[in-house]
Amino acid sequence: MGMPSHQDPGLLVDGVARFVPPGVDHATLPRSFALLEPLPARGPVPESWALFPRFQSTSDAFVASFPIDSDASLYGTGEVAGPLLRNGFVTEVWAKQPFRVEADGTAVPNYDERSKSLYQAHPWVLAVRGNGSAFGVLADTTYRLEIDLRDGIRLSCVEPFPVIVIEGVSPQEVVQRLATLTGLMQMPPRWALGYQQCRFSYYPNARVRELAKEFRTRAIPCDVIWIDIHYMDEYKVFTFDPERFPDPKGINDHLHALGFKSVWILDPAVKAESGYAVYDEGVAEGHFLCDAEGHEHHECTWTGDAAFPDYTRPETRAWWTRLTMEFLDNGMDGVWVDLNEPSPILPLGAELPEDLRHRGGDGIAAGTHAQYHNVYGMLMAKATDDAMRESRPKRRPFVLSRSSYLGGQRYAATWTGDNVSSWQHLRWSVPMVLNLGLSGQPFCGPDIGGFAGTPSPELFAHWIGLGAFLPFCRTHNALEGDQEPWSFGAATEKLARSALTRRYRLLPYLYTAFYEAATTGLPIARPLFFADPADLALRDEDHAFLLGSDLLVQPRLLEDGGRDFPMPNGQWRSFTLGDEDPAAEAAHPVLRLREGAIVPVGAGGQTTEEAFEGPLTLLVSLDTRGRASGRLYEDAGDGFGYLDGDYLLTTYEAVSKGDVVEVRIAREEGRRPRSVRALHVEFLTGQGAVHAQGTDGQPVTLRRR
Ligand code: NBV
Repeated sequence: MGMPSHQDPGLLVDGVARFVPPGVDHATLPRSFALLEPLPARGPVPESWALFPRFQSTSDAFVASFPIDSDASLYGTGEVAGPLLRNGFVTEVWAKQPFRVEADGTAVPNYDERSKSLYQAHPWVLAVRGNGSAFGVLADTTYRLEIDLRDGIRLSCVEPFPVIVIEGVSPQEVVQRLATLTGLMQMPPRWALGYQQCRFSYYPNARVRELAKEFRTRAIPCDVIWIDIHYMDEYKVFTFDPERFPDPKGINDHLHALGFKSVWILDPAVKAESGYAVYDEGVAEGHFLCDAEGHEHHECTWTGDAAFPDYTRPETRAWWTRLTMEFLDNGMDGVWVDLNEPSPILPLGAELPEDLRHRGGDGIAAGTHAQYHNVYGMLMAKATDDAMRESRPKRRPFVLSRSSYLGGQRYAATWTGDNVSSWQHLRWSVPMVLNLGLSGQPFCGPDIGGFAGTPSPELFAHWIGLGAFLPFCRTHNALEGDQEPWSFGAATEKLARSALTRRYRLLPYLYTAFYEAATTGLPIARPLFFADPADLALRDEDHAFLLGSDLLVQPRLLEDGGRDFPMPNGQWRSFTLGDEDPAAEAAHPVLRLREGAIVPVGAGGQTTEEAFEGPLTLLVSLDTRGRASGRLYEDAGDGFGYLDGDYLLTTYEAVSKGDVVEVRIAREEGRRPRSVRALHVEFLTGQGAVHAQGTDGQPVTLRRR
């Protein structure tokens, strides 16, 4: 994690300036956890700089505020339920397990648009002005922060904090600048883009085998099977239940033989039980959080009385990394870190006392839990990511983390936590993913079908239809009813298969969008207003969204059918991916291609591995000048060879002369040889498609109708 960041005010890089409250000695401000590396100011802000925070302090808070024009739209604030547009909302930046108290007094996991805090902490607001230019405000603090967007932008915190302001000609530029400051998502292994099946929990061993077999027998595309907490012995982290999972390596080998990967869960709480090696070691080496008197702190958790690792300590992170590496020796392909807000769980909503002491080290100062609560999850994810890198230096890590902080995309993907099987939660899947993307985290998605409760067949069909176009695509549910694609009868199974077939066909395009996110910081799923930031009619659209820059997804997220969507300028031609089943039409999103775009698609398959083999199809939609272009990124799908040039980035272009269109390669980058494969060109005309065949690497010509 390196040295502390300097918090000196002034211009950091072009378009980015830091401001410190008057009267506060910036040398005393804590290090930045959001910034990738220390960023000393280059000098004062230029005279042309127009946007300054107004700092105030009251008896109990430090406040920074920015007035906004009435046509400015606000977004970001990380993981929030409710609409995409955040004007009028108050968010509390404090990682938290949300819950609702039922009429009978029992607490159940749940959230809605009134939940001020969810599992993650992103002290960040993106503002898009009426003219389409944009700015962003980053409150560079890990302390609890209130973001009040009811009248302009008002940030308040009990501790003084610096504010980083990012200016940009467009929201895209601001989001990319945010990524320059806070880091990029690493390119995940390609299998992580596949469909994933999870349950709390699939157990024992035999059930996992059955599940895997079922997917292959029914020919439903799937890449990953997830193993939730019932594999543990009494929910003790880094143990295996001797009856349910006597041979974890054996089950992983079995899954691998069928073409699956596996991801297993880890929790931070360590059962306080002497004789349990992880606990004994933790005590002996001083890894657990203590109170002000130095007594080890315990909470009542899922596993009983438990202690919590102090991930601010480099020694504790190294310990966690070593334990995770030993765990990974059993052949898991990825790790899921949960409850790392941290949430003791019992009772639901319980939190660690804010006066617990974190000891820090290596550039992190000792401090209270009030200071480090919001980065607890990110630090755990970092230690886990380190384990994956160290144990498999030739493979890309995959970590999914429930809690995170601004910049956490460097270490882990995320999901939107314990949602509910309802139409409302289905709808929130879109704005939640979009606002996370606008807050720097591109790799995310909801529990398809909803975690709590059981969806109706219609709801599940709609959810998987939508989920197929979100970056992280995993069905997950709690202990209630079954939620496999075939659990809702033959008709829904068919719809689920066709939804996933669409995703697997689209993988070449989706992987290219992941590459763009990993190299520029642009989100994978993007709000519709990215197509034209100055068009005010697009600002609050949060059913329809863009996937990458060229594809418009119009999901049907209402119980009683679809609705009209605002459309960005230009022609957005609809297309199909071989899914013309009328039943699918009612449940699945309409897909549209931007005019002037070329989108690469494959032949699909049961696994992502298969989906990248075989012929390539280019979907082409010409603009009014008869031209189009689009990119395809390819690499080995895993490993780091791509960083040394083992990749192929092809820009295809279509050029028209008279009524003949030629589709050819305009540019190539990287040293990876082109696969020998057939090329199929499908040219969308608005009145059906025109097709042509050729060989990839050679121009293909076709005659316009
Ligand atoms: O590990 C069990 C669950 C998990 O399935 C879910 O996705 C997490 O959000 N986990 C919460 C712990 C629940 C404890 C009640």
